[in-house]
Amino acid sequence: MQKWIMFSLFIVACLLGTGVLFQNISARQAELAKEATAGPSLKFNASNYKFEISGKAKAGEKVTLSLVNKEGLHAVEIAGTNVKLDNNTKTADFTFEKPGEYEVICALPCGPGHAEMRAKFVVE
Ligand SMILES: [Cu+2]
Repeated sequence: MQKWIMFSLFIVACLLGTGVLFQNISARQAELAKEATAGPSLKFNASNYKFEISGKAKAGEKVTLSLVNKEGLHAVEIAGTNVKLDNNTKTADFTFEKPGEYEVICALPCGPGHAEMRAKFVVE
């Protein structure tokens, strides 16, 4: 009798475990698919006191801009555009009209390195 109970519990545990595993896999796949279908993007990773920029942008093509505050609290302004990102507005879609070099600056007084907190990126 007790053997049957243990056996049933074991089977239930196995089924639950398998279910959770597959759920995780499909959630991850959905995430990957979303990333693959998303358009071009530029990511501004801000830390004390520099920007690391990843991604690509092409002139005339909509790009998703996003700010990630990895360390400290910073905001981003792209010189020559009206783009401004901060912790309230972390992403924006934007189309660069002209190719060339653009400069991002920190738009939030963030500490002793604030004035030097700027970086350049190229729009193709
Ligand atoms: Cu700053």
